[in-house]
Amino acid sequence: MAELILHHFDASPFAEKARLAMGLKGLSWHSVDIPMVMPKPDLMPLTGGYRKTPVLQIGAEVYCDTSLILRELDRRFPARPLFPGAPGLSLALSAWSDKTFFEPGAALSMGLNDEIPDPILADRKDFFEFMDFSQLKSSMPHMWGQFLAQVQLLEEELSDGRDFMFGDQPCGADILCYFPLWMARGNFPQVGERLQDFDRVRAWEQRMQAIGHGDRSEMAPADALAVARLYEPAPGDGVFANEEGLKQGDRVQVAPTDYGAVPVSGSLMALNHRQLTLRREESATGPINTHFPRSGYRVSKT
Ligand SMILES: N[C@@H](CCC(=O)N[C@@H](CS)C(=O)NCC(=O)O)C(=O)O
Repeated sequence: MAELILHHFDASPFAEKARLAMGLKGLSWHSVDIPMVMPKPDLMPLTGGYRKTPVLQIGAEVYCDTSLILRELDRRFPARPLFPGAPGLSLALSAWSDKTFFEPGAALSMGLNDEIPDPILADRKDFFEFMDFSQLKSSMPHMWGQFLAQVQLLEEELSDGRDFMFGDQPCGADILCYFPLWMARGNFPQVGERLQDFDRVRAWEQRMQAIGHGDRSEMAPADALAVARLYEPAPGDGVFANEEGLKQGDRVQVAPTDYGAVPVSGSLMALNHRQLTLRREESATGPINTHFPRSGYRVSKT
């Protein structure tokens, strides 16, 4: 199998999910550092326009969105499952952690940090469509309330003394619950004081941190593009019957339905209830498959 290549930047909380997932599984992976804002010239050939962080590349297969990245890691490396047993509802947990928990955390990260460089602030004002920047400072008390209400849920989940969310071993659910706290710790020091009352959460955070990121080595962006050229993209699982009436080979476009909704165009190779795959061709990569989760992405004929 081709090596794992994560395109990300160190401060990205969503990328921390992927890094921890690889840590939990004890995987070796290459790290390609990408810019925090557009343009991202070495990433675009791989994604076709999807700009969010992180993206996982395996040969000529490119996986967008952490909900798909975590699933794909489990599919390829089943030995230490992120979602053991019956994974359905633990996967659904990301709908809560990516929105109800992450969004107030992101607002606090922007509102309590006066040192964010202007280009990043300007970019995020457009990108985070869920955030009202005109009311950002005055919304801080509300955002604290929302953020800490989620921390309270975690404290209650750990109240019987277990070490991790679903028992004595960490799993994907822990990663989903942890990444907004990881972001908070890195972005606004005030969180330390606010978490004083959450003893179990603070102890669990330390156990999460100890998981680490597996075996990481740096890779130049040009080398990742060269890897994509070396491999043939997989034929895909085919297009299942779907409400949109789409067929294999249709020219389609795909975009997230939340924020950063830049459409990606390509030929539809696979579509099922879990994911969809576009085949594209770029001079920098040759033929390539770009994969998206089905949930949270709109697909339509171009
Ligand atoms: N649903 C996406 C969300 C990813 C996301 O919003 N990532 C942030 C960084 S943590 C981002 O893309 N920021 C803008 C950028 O990197 O260009 C996922 O789960 O991967």
